[in-house]
Amino acid sequence: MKILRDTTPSQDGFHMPAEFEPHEGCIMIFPERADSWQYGAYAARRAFARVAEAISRSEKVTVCASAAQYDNARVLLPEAVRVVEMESDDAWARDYAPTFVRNAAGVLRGIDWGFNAWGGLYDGLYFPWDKDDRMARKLCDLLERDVYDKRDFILEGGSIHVDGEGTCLVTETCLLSRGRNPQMTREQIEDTLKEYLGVSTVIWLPCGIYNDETNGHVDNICAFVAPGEVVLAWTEDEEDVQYPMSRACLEILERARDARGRSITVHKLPLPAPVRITEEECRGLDSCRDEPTRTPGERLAASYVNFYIANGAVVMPGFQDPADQQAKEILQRLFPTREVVQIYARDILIGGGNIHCITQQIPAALAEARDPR
Ligand code: KQY
Repeated sequence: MKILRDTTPSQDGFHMPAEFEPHEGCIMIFPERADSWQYGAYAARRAFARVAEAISRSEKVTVCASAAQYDNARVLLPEAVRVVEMESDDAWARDYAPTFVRNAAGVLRGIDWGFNAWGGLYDGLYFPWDKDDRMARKLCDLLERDVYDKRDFILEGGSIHVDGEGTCLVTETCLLSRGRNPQMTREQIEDTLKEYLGVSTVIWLPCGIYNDETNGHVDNICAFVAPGEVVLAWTEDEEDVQYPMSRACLEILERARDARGRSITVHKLPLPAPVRITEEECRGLDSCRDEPTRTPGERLAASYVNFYIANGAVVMPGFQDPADQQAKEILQRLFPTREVVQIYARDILIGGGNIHCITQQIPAALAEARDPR
């Protein structure tokens, strides 16, 4: 594996493909951390296993597990899933597995962004995070892909969504947050995204989902379902604190043009009724640096937008909410060639994210493509 420091993906003719394009596989990480996942992550591991199983029906899934959890992961996960021993601090593959870029010949390379646990010592969620930060590079080595070193720029995979045709969606609350790249202007951040993701248009949504502890990752509020088409997390309840947030995003999307000059079609995806963590669930969480990680009654950032698009399926969360079925039907209509699989995801949500946050796609490379470097 070569570490590329002298050129950028854009200069080399690489760009990030959309998630709805064909995949070689998917990366996940087995959960273990007792201040993220209630009761020692027992239920979270089973929920992750159900997600891995659903994805593995149509693409190769690789799950990274600690030495302590390797045997358990191997037993719990289907045979078709590859389990590798790799250390991490937590289980958010979307945020610190590599972002992959591809060129016209089908060669695949990774990007190793800097990771600081969603805000470092300013407003990050745990310390240390160095094992997470090393994963992108280790995974590129494992997958035999050269990797761009961009560790001087803090970015999580959940904070970007691309259409594969030159457009990237982000949120201002996250990308401009003080805990990430405070020395950079908005223009410099946008230029970095263009250079590394191979995009020419960045659409800045103002915010994400209420109480999302990532400073509002875009992948919880808005996602491309096709070029020129997005789903947006939506509520009709004007009293809900989420209403003005989703409305502000809608207004930007309605005025936006993508890289090809198209207007954006917005499909509203209903939100579930507010999901709150219970006292019993909080009792099952360890504290983090002397502080409880959650407070009973706290609203969790539940959203159906946090789905994963696999080759043959869309794997989406369910919350045992009356809106589960409606959200599933909307996604099934938008993805007619894939089976929409809904997985009860409360045990993932308690950790602070959902199915998109715990998965990272590896785009399909051309089998015969060789990296010329
Ligand atoms: O991408 C995410 N949504 C990660 C959230 C991290 C929460 C840590 N408890």
